[in-house]
Amino acid sequence: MANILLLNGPNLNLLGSREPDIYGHETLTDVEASVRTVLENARHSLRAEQSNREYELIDWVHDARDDHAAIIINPGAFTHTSIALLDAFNAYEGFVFEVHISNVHKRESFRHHSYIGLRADGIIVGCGVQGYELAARRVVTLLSQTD
Ligand code: CA2
Repeated sequence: MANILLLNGPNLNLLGSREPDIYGHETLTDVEASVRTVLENARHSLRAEQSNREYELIDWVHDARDDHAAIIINPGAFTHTSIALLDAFNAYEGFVFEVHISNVHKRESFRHHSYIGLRADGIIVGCGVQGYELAARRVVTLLSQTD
């Protein structure tokens, strides 16, 4: 059994309430529940957090160094700006999966580059909120191979 951390960055607390054409109708609570189901069915546990503040996300990555085997993160717009968040991930040794609900490569060019992508073990883009569940399934597979 392992502990997994799910992080969501700025504005993702608004999921389901605005811009459904881009981000869909499901809420962050729905997303967290679907990830929890995948992980708990595999006897893992989930901690889920969302923040609009860069330092809080960094602190949670630091905390995870001791006792979390994987982090699944949608860093929101910090994806494209935050070297500080990349540095935090570079000091973390577990699995890292980056999720983007929209296909960032079909959008503005400033969304095409990801700092976290330099560290991530995998990136899921443009699969809607299902991308979180796909990332969780990949984490379960990897953890089963490292038992
Ligand atoms: O596609 C994604 O998941 C993004 O990480 C979402 C970020 C965006 O800055 C990235 O380029 C791609 C924005 C999150 C905003 O979330 C909202 C959700 C519902 C309503 C309004 C904003």
